[in-house]
This record gives sequence, C-alpha cells and structure tokens, in this order.
Amino acid sequence: MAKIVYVLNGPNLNLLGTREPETYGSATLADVERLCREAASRHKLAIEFRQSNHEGEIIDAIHKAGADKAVGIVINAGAYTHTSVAIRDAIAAVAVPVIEVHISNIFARERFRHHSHIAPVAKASLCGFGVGGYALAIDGLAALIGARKG
Ligand code: CA2
Repeated sequence: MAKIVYVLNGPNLNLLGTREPETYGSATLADVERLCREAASRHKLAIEFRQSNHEGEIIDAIHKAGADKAVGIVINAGAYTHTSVAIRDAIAAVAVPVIEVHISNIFARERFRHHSHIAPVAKASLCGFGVGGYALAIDGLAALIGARKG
C-alpha cells in the first residue's frame, strides 16, 4: 500500500505567486504541489495535496489523514498557525507525525506571527526557506519515518 503524506495549506496560500513576492517568492501553489510530488517520489511516498481557506476543512483533512493512516502531515496553516486552537487540537488528536512549515521566517516578522499553536504538537517546524521548505519538510519526514530513497 502506498505511503501517503498529506500536504495541507491554509488560508490565502492559493494566492501564492500573485502578490507579495518579496515575502513569499514567485512560485505558485501549483509549483509547490509539483515540488512536493518530486520530493515525495524520491522517497517512494505519495502526496495528498490540499489547500483551504476554511478552518473546519483543514481540521477535516487532518482527521482524514489520521483515518487514512497517512505516514505524515506537512502543514502550512497560514495565519491559522497563530490563532487556531482547533487545528492544534486536531493535530494532537491524530497519531500522525506533523511537520510545520512556513515559507517566510515568521520570527523575523510582526510579533503576532512569532507564536505558533501548532509548534508544540508538531514533530518539527521549519520556516524561512521559501517554498523549498516544503521539500525539506518532506525530506525530514522521510528521515523520521525511515522511508527508503528510490
Ligand atoms: O510564511 C508562511 O508560510 C505563512 O504561513 C504565510 C501566511 C502567514 O499568515 C503566516 O504568518 C506565515 C500567509 C499566507 C498568505 O499567502 C499569500 C501569498 C501571496 C499573496 C498573499 C498572501
């Protein structure tokens, strides 16, 4: 059975590549999906890639990852990172390792972005590597779960 990694993207990330390139670069979300699939295929992992602007849909996707026995979740929860106890609780409720990723360095930005509700329930967090952080997160997850490179 294929080992599935859920890659979940929160609010406004559908706008990637259309504005704020100085903060988020010029890659689109479709580019991010492509780079995630490339990184995952190097480890013989499959990707379920989703984006939602709605908190409940992100929570449903986390539950689905748990029900599907996904081998991991890579999540960029966008601004919900800083506000959502509900997403934090969903992550804590599933037995799936979670890697938190942010395109920008949230600690070099406004103070309200310095706190993450997700970090304490994540296996690992990374930020500031641009969209390349998604591939690093998949590589890190693969190392954590001992996925074989093909
Ligand atoms: O750096 C990240 O990846 C963030 O998760 C992005 C969120 C922000 O609220 C977090 O603090 C850090 C915002 C995503 C919005 O993405 C846009 C992309 C292009 C144009 C407008 C928004």
